[in-house]
Amino acid sequence: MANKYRKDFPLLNNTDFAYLDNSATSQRPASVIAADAAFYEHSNANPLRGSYPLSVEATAVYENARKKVKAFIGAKLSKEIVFTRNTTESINLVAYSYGLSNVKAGDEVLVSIMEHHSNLLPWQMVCRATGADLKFIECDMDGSIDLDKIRGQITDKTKIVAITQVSNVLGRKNPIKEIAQIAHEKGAVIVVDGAQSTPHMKIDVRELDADFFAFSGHKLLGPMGIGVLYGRKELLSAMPPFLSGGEMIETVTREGAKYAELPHKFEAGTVNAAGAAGLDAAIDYINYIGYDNMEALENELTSRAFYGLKEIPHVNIIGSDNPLEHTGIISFTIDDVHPHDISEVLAADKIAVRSGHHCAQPLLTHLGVSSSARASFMFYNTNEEVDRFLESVKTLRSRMGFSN
Ligand code: C6P
Repeated sequence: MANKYRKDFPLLNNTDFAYLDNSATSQRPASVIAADAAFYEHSNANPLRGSYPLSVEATAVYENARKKVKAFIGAKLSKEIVFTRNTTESINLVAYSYGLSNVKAGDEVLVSIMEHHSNLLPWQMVCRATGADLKFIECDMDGSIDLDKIRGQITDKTKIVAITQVSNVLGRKNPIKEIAQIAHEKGAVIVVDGAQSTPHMKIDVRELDADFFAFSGHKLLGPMGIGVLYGRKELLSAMPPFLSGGEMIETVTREGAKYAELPHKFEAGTVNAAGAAGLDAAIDYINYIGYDNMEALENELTSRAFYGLKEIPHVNIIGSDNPLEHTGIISFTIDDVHPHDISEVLAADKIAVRSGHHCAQPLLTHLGVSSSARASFMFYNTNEEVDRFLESVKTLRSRMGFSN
């Protein structure tokens, strides 16, 4: 069944590697690569600047992509969609622009312990700069978080709750809607890191009641170098620019500038229109498959890998004991084997997985491991690839010189 889609991905047909590092970046279908190239072949001019037809066309490609993203995540207005380079830049935009203007000494910023460094370091910066306190939502060993505890942690002092919808290590989905409700009751805003959720599940930012929602195109079958920040219009309107210069102004004098309307106020400099065109095509491709279909395929692959790993002695899976709570992500360790050796041996068998701290060091410390290996699956992977992965893991310890 997965092979029906696999043929759409040129790289997968050009490699004999089993690509199981999809959480780092996905592969792209030919339609995305073509859309990126088509921009340069047919529509290339600097968007939003010229009044000649080619520039108008480039602008249309760019702004149509914004409309596509708006509908894709259920935003109300296109002006609530800001194009960035990636999730990291989107979150930094919120931290520098909203955070530094709205947080003061004595306030609190609440993050979860499972945050990727991209949703942690910007908040450390805000707290250092303002004198606010950074607090942590803890998780259990299975990755679950306790809403009752969170209710006690979000107080009148809390100004920002920054949390990932899906952890890139645990794969577990957090109850964003419920946390947003608690945050809003106390007058805090919620910043959601959607880097690992958007590739796997339907997002509706209004249903979630997210104030800010960040994601990257490259994890979502789209190009590298294009990301999205969704922000509620009232919040974005009141925020100062993050970067300044060309393209984000209305008028400039010797002394100052009047900034452009949303969303252009936050898109300084020449934009990534080809990337936006690619993201537009990626969304079309996802809509063509449908998240239900994708989820069913990914659940099958994840369950096969999960239960296969469970049967191999000395393998320890991190997080929930239910493969359906892993969103295609399985992080694991093998007794006495360094995770870098795991990925090296698997690479020798032409299987690509990631090892290390996955840019989530505080989480790994909390879980009592310094690093792990991680296999991550997408709908275009196959049972055969999962079986190759399991075979390789099965023989790994003996190939490292262990007798059992
Ligand atoms: N995680 C991984 O292998 P960027 O690099 O800006 O596109 O995405 C950053 C990011 C933010 N949040 C989460 C939850 C993420 O997983 C990532 C990227 C990759 O897990 C690269 S470290």
